[in-house]
Amino acid sequence: MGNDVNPMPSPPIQHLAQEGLQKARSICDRMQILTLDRQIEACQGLFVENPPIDVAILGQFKAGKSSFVNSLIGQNVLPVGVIPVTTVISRLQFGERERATVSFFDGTRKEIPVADLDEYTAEAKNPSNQKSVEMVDIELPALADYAGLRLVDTPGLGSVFKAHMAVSANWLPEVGAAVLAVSADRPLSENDLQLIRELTQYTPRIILLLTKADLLSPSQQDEVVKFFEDTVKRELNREFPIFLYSTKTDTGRFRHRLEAELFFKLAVNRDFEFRKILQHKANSVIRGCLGYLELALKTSLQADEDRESLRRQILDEKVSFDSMREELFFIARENQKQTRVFIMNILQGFMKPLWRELTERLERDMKTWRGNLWQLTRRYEQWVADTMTEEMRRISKQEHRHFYGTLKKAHASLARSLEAFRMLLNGNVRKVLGVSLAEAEWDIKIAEPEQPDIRTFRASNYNLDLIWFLIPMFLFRRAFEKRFIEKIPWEVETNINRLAAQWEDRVNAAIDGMHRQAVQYVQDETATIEALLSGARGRTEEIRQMITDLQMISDHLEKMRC
Ligand SMILES: Nc1nc2c(ncn2[C@@H]2O[C@H](COP(=O)(O)OP(=O)(O)OP(=O)(O)O)[C@@H](O)[C@H]2O)c(=O)[nH]1
Ligand SMILES: [Mg+2]
Repeated sequence: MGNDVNPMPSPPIQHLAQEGLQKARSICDRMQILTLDRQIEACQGLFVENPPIDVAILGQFKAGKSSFVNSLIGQNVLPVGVIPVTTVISRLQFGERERATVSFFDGTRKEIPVADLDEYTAEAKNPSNQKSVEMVDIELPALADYAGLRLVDTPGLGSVFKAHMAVSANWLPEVGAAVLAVSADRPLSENDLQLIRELTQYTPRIILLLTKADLLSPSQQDEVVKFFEDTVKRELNREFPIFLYSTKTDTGRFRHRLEAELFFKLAVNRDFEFRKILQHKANSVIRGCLGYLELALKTSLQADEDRESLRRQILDEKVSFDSMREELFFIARENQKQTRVFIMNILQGFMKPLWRELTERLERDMKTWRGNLWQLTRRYEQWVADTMTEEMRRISKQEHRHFYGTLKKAHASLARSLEAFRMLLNGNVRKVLGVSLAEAEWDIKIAEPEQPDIRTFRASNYNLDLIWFLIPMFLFRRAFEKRFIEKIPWEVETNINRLAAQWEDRVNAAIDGMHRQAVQYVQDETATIEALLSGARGRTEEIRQMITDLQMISDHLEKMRC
């Protein structure tokens, strides 16, 4: 746990950052500085988001995880029992009014009465999570003391119910702080040690919670804590804070220690981290703004003819929007042209093995098909449609990340090109005006393309419908079977090509998206510089005042301790 704990409830850093941002925003509006818009918006978003820290309660089944959470909040909200109970993850946090929301894997949500939670989270009422619940979110007024934290009850690991384990294991990367619950009357198991090893990858804050302390006498409790300390040190070469807990006796004392040494520190630490991020981001916006203002100040002092010559020197032929637009377009197009070939190179490798496998499968399956030619043909078409859909889906799912080659290349080239533009521009500004512009955060976001809709439709290639009743199947069946089999390579090739085309569209659309972002950056930047160069005339005093105000906030913000 960090030591930089500051128990001040509401430090003024938020106010100062907010004030600095507001000032920067109004200056940007007045001076037509477009470039900082996105950065300001992202920063404003921080005031709204305020994400909670997830404190996950993990451990073997029946360790007493759900009972522990109930006891902390002083309310029996979560189902508990002597057999494995918890089947899905529940997240509990403070809310003005009591409510529970179930999120399902299909993306739908439903609000339910808190009293009905067991219908969704308990193995008995929702065996093996047949109801496809992804997560349950519970808000309780009783959690006011834990505001900023979210307690996460998880299904037991090592339970006979493999599904429970998968749920909790998949969720590990989300953990903010982990409380590993272990029954005090049992030795530490290899599973627990393994879990701790895994957890150390995801969070520096791991706490061992020895539950059911009431099953031991006070002297036994001390012994067990010592035993756990030694084992963990020996096996993992590390120390973790260890807490005892019981929901039956001495609960108040145990809870008090946990609150003081764990939850309170976490909540405060969370605020500390958050304030550091805010301080950094707000200051970088302000510094960016100051750079542009310096530029405006310099030009404000120039005569009109000089200003025009400054403009020509700064926005020269290398640093012009038009030439950059061309360059960025060229990068996007060159990469897009290669997308199809790149994807096909990967998919080519699937062609032959798939012919072979499907030919064998068809030969096997066809033996069971009965009926006249019309029926046989329909059956074949359906078989192709089903099998191809399944195979293309599998390949698409398994391989799609490998299709992003040109996307990544385009991203790198666009980013490099933007950087070069920035450097030339900053160089010109420095040479001509002696002003340094601040570093810009020009990151182009890559949107991951979505999986295409891979449904293969029945293709009717046989125009034999009208004469099927003339063909005696006992004579010709083998011949038709042969034709069906011969068509497999063609079917495979067609479908692989179709898959490549679908992914090509998606990857290229993502490249278009990045291209648009890059053009926007350059457009905003050149428009900003143009506006500052032409619009700053005679505003020397006004600009000086803005610089003084902003500089003061920036100095203040920088010196402030989080
Ligand atoms: N003696 C004693 N029993 C406890 C204590 N806490 C929990 N138990 C009992 O331990 C059993 C398991 O409790 P749960 O809270 O359901 O355990 P869990 O870890 O959530 O179990 P799963 O959700 O199935 O993984 C129940 O029978 C509880 O009554 C405690 O502090 N003392
Ligand atoms: Mg439980």
